[in-house]
Amino acid sequence: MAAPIFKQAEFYITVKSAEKILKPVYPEVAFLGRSNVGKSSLINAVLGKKNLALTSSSPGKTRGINYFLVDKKYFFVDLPGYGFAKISKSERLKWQKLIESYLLQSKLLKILCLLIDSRRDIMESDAQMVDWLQYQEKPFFIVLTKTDKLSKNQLRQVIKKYQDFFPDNHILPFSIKDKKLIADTALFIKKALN
Ligand SMILES: Nc1nc2c(ncn2[C@@H]2O[C@H](COP(=O)(O)OP(=O)(O)OP(=O)(O)O)[C@@H](O)[C@H]2O)c(=O)[nH]1
Ligand SMILES: [Mg+2]
Repeated sequence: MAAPIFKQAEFYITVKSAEKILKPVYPEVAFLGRSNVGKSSLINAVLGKKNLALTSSSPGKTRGINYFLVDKKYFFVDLPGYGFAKISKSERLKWQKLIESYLLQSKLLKILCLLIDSRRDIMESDAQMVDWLQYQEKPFFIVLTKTDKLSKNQLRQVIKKYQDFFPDNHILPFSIKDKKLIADTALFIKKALN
């Protein structure tokens, strides 16, 4: 078996207000996307840990920003999901502001991983996020999640659709059930962190 791409990972801290966002210490990769898209699951898969980041079948599981220290030299940053209807407007605004503060403050953010559910149409909230990231000149790539739910043919069409829609961004298919796709994503992240 090939050596794991990331060897060691531990939970570091949860941050719930902008003032507490960590000062830059280690190179960071952050995971961003609508609620329930699979951010926490992807983090676990890429790090080879089952329950490091908490996952749930109901949206809105990850509240606050969770930092994971990886190989004692990188931070993996699990951001709250956006586009989740079943929370109050004030709470939604709070998470939105927290995400925005994080993205504006994090000077060692090397790459952002924007997750989009491969089964869904391109959503307004994702298109807006892409616009904003481009405007802020944040480096990011797009991960299409849950591709195990699609046939090979559907997957080809979906990748093409997203490539046409976001021609400037690297697009990777992903499934927590596919070792090869997990390794591809881990490698892409590792390269960006170094
Ligand atoms: N079939 C399949 N299910 C997945 C995959 N990735 C995640 N899921 C499921 O999708 C649900 C949501 O996953 P999470 O990782 O908790 O999603 P999240 O983006 O962190 O959600 P929030 O924290 O609420 O923003 C869980 O039931 C996961 O098991 C995948 O690749 N394939
Ligand atoms: Mg989560």
